[in-house]
Amino acid sequence: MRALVVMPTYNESENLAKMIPALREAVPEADLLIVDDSSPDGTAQVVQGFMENDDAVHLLSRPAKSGLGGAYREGFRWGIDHGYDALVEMDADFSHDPEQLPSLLAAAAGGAGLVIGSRYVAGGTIPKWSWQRTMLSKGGNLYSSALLGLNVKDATAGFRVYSPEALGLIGYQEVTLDGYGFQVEMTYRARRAGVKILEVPISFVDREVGESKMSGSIVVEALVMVTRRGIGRLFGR
Ligand SMILES: Nc1nc2c(ncn2[C@@H]2O[C@H](COP(=O)(O)OP(=O)(O)OP(=O)(O)O)[C@@H](O)[C@H]2O)c(=O)[nH]1
Ligand SMILES: [Mg+2]
Repeated sequence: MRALVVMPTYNESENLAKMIPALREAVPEADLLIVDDSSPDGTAQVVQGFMENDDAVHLLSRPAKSGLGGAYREGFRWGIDHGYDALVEMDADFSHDPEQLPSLLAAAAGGAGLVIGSRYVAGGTIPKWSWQRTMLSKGGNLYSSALLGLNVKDATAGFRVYSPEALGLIGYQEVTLDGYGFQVEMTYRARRAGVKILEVPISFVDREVGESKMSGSIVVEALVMVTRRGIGRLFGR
């Protein structure tokens, strides 16, 4: 299986300096595509430094910060065009542990079209979250899963593996949401298209360096989408 890790970045130079070697060591057989939105902190230069001695590292530069969803759409497109047969979604901020990627890839190799690194299946953990934050995230997931019939415990998770066939069935290029909304919509479309979905437990940690790019509007966007789709689904549309 030829795997490509698609990693969107905005101002992650400090994290990437450690993430690229960590990934190359944990999963040497996987290639890496950083999709950077012209980060002012020199993220692209860090990637270019690694590219000088490592053919497995690639960079896709976009002219301006334009959201996580678009970064994944362009990254997936690049990976499919280059013949990869597993496309990984992963954050650069060490929330997703490179050492856990092999277990996700094993599930993909076993035939799942969508593998979700899940915080809410048995064995999944979030060591540092307060109970309030955990409840909010779990609640959002319960709401989405119930309304959309996802039957997935962690539909907002962003540590995933897709097969190119699954991405085709999903119609990923039509998913224009960002952040959580992107993840939930991709899951919904996968379920509706009959893609085999498997959740694998992960341990999720908060970023230690760099700034979060998530905003309230991204949460609202996701909630509105789920509610709209849920109502449409209930009334048979
Ligand atoms: N290319 C690109 N990458 C982005 C954009 N927004 C976020 N990212 C990257 O997407 C990944 C996840 O973003 P985070 O800000 O950590 O979002 P999060 O993990 O949902 O939220 P936190 O809990 O704050 O970490 C990181 O690698 C970011 O650098 C964007 O607009 N463009
Ligand atoms: Mg993060």
